[in-house]
Amino acid sequence: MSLPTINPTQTAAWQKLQAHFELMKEQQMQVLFAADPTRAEKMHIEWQDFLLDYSKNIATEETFALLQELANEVDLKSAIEQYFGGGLINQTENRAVLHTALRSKQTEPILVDGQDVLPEIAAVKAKMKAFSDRIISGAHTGYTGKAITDVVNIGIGGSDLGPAMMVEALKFYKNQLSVHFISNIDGDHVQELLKRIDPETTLFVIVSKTFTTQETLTNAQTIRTWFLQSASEQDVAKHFVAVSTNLQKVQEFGIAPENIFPMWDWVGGRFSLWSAVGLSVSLAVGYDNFEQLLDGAHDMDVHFRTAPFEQNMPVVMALLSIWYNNFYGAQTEAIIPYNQYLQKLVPYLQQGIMESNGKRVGRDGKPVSYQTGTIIWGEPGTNSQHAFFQLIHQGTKLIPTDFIGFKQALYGNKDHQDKLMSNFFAQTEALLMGRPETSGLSPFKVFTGNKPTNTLLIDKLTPASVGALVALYEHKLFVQGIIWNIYSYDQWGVELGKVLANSILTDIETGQIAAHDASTTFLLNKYLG
Ligand code: G6Q
Repeated sequence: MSLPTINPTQTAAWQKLQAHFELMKEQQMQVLFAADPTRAEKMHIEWQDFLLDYSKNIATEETFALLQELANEVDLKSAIEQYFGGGLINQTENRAVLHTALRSKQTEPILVDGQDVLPEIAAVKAKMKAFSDRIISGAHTGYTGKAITDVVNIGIGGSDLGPAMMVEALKFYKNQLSVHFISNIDGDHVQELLKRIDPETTLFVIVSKTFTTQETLTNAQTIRTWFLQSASEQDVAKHFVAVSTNLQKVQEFGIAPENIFPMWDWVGGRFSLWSAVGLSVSLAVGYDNFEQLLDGAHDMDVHFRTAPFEQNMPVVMALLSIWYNNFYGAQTEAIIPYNQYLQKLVPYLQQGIMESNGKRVGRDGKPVSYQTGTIIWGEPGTNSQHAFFQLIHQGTKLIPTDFIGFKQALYGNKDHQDKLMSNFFAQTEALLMGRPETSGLSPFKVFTGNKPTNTLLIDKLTPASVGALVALYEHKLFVQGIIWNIYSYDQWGVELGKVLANSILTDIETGQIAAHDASTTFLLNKYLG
């Protein structure tokens, strides 16, 4: 089975939405709220410890009914089943998309090429747990017999952003290990790190699905050479482990088979946090917390797979995003977590969302005639209020914004928490209501309001709630990709980048500049001096 190729703009629902938009485009949310005081009662979803209030959107019950009709017409339900069931929905790479299997609790097999993937997943998890326990307890020692104090994750893109975001997000739950991330091929990045660590007490986790990525292999090689300045070849096994699908290349690098944590090509890099790519997370917070993270994501999977569309958080958020992107012409969406631990959430989600849905060709192989992937940006509140919120409040662009907040502070400082959350609520209220023109009020102080927001209010930042939050956005982007009729799970643009630099590197290394455009030739000549 493959995904249907339905041009969304050719559906009856899209035509109806177009007509409905003509009625809605001048609609003010303030009027909708005034007309129906029960609006928030109706337009929210409560699920476990999550509350999604989506009432502050320029949408009526009819809008939602039509958007759901669109979801039905593109057969979202069966696409969801293919996604969870191991269908080859990453058709352009001939792969299944099974990050959900990594956190699945089902006992019936999930088949890829006729093979059940669940036993292999369980085996790798057991290996992660045993290894994490040994490092954290100090049972595994470095080459001079000292316990490990520092962990360095060497990876980039999907092999960096997820673990780096999650180690930061779960800092409150962290143990004594210091966990560092090295990604950029910029040699100054690695040198700064090497100044701060001791080879005797540092564990290096090389994470590369392909084990061919220039940045990761170069950084790993530089670090290995540095390590060997004080240690010997046989000490490498105590300090270097790898996470990869490419077992041969890892061994060629000199890593023993027992130090390899396998992953599989049915896990996309940007969704690989839940696999052994999350080893640094498991080391930082302990395997039990890592397991809770998986459990939280799994619970969101179950919600997404089973809840009716009108009660389904990822579906509702995806449909609203389509409404603004494709009918209002909104180009960007902001995500503002009111939580400092989530400072890396947006860069992480940027990759997931923009790499997945930045596509211009439909599943029928033809260029699309409508907008696809949204631009995602944001920073934690309240900092962002003092920076770019001006544009959201009074700029000329429509920027639908997700506000993410927690009811409890982890250290329980009520004064700070109440001030933080009063800002959180005040912003969405102001974006909705604005400040109307009144006689004597300077026009520069008028706020139109009518700026759409979603509010996600979660009880507490825990491994499980962060797991569910990330899974929510994973499923949101899936729904959008299905409706936009694109293949969300390949990334040929990123692959191109990996190849392009190699030919220029040859030019630089040999000093022989091959044929390029005039600007590039000019710049290369300047660089080579
Ligand atoms: C993710 C992308 C990309 C990838 C990196 C690292 O979906 O494909 O960000 O994760 O390029 O790739 P490796 O893990 O193969 O080194």
